[in-house]
Amino acid sequence: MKTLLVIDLQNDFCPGGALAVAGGDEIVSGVNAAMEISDLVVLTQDWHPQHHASFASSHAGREPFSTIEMPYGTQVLWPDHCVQDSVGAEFHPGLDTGRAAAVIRKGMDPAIDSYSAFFENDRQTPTGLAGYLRDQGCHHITMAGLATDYCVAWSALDAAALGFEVRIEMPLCRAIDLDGSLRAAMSDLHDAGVELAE
Ligand code: VGL
Ligand code: ZN
Repeated sequence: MKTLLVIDLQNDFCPGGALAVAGGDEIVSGVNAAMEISDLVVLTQDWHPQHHASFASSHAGREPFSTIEMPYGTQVLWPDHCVQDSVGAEFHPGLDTGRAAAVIRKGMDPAIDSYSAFFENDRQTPTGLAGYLRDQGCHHITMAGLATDYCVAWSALDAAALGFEVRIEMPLCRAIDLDGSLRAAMSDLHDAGVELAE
């Protein structure tokens, strides 16, 4: 059974969006093609309330892309992005969302960010995706989407730790690459046994 997990292919992560990832829109047609040859497709959608704790604008005097200590660890402060019901939070208009059996929304707790599709950034509050995938008979997950070094990497590391076999389709991902984050993520993914397909 081929499962494809598409991470955060939303307007705000594409050129012109609030937290644009370079070339984010270039992967849309390839992701559509990958969905066609998958048995189960799940999409994630970053879905923050206004004034989310991960937004720099929620912290007086703080700039986007700086970091802050949260009760659950170090958090990058982002520009406001993927606010619930905004155009920026919508999937890229070219994405063939009709192929998806489920959409997992994440980052909805005002106080905790959620890069991973499986756990919030406290690394212990589950989204329910692991149980859903197991109930569907899924053991192997192929991942694509945005951004390689944040939501894709964190999702892949959690999936591997949960016992899934994980492959990332690198040509169907694009990275933010903040302060060496891509290199660090690639090293962690390699160490976790995640297959990085070129
Ligand atoms: C993401 C930063 C903040 C991502 C989401 O999808 O990689 N990055 N929220
Ligand atoms: Zn976010």
